Amino acid sequence: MATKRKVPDNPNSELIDFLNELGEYEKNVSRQIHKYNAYRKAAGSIAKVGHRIETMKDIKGLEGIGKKIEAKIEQYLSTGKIKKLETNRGDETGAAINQMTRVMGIGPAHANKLVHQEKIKTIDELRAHPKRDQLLTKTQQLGLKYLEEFEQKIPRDEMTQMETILVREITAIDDQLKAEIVGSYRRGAKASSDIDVLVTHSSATKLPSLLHKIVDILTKKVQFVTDTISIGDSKFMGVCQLDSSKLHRRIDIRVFPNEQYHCALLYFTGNDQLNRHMRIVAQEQGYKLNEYSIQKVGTTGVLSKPLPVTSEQDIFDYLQMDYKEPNQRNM
Ligand code: 8DG
Ligand code: CA
Ligand code: CA
Repeated sequence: MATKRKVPDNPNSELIDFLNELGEYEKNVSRQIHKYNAYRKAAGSIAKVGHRIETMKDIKGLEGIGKKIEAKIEQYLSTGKIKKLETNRGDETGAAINQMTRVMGIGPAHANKLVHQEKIKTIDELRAHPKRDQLLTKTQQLGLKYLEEFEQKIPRDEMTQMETILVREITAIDDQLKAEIVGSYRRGAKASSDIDVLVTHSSATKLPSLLHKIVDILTKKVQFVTDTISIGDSKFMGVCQLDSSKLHRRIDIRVFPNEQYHCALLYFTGNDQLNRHMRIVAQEQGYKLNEYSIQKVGTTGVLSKPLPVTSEQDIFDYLQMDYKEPNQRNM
C-alpha cells in the first residue's frame, strides 16, 4: 500500500492535505470507508487542477466532488478553515487512533482496540507499555521499531544505489536470473516510499528455493536485509538498509516464472490507478488481466489458457491500448 502522501509541489497542497486528513479520520476513526474513498477521489481530482483554486468556479465540473465535500471546500475558501477538521483535531480519542495507525500493520480495528481497551493515547505510550509485545504482532513490532524511519521517503539516488547492490547480488547467484526495481522508482519518481523488486529465472524448476537463497545472501553476505517480516516461495517482505549511515527501508521481493514475468512487471510498476483502469479495459474487451496473466473470457465465462506474453507491449496490444512508457504511467 502506498503511504499517505503530502503534496508540497501542488498549488492546492493545503486544501488537498485537509481533504486527505478528513479522509483518514473517516477511515481510521469513524470506519466509514466509502467516505474515505470519496475524500481521496476529491483530493485526487483537485491535485490535477494545476493552478490555485480561489473561488468555487475553479472546481466547477471537476470529477468526484459531491455536495458535502463541495460545502467543505466552500468553507475552506471563505474562511481558510474546515469546521469538521477542527472538531476532528480536538477529538483526543480520534487523534490517538490515528497515531496508532501510523504503525505498519496496525489497521483501524486494531488501533481502536489499543485505544479503547488498553487506553493507549500516544506512540510513546505504546512503546513504553508493559504488555507491548503481547499486544502487537511481529510485523507491528517491526513497524513500531522503525516507525519514524519508514515515514521518510527514499530519495531516488539512494534507490539507485540499492538497485546496484540488489541486481549485482541476485544475478551473481545465477546468470539466468533477472532482477528489476519496479513500483514508483520504475515510473521515475524522485522519491519512493519503499523498494519493490521483481525477480525471474528462465527455468521454472529453479524457483521454489530461490527466494530463500536470495534473502539469505542479502542478509548474511552483504548485510543489506536487516529484518524479515514474512517470506514464502514467491514473496518476501522485509527491511533493508544501504549502510549504517542510512535509514531502514521497507523492501518487497517477488519471484515469478518467466511466462508470468511481464504481467507482473506491468502490475507492480503500477500505478494502482492504471492497473484498475487496465483491468476494466480488459473486461470490456473480453479479457481477464491480473498480475499473473491475461486470459480470454469465453462467451460462457470460461477462461482460456494464459495468452502468450513476452513484453509489456504485448499486453497493451491485446487491449488495443497505446503503449505507455513507465514514466507515463502515473494516472
Ligand atoms: P510508493 O511505494 O512510492 O508509495 O509507490 P508505489 O511503488 O506505486 O506503491 P506500492 O504500494 O509500493 O505498490 C507497487 C505497485 O503495486 C503499485 O504501483 C501498483 C501495484 N499495486 C496495486 N494494488 C496494490 C495493493 O493493493 N498492494 C500493493 N502492495 N501493490 C499494489 O495496483
Ligand atoms: Ca513502492
Ligand atoms: Ca511495495
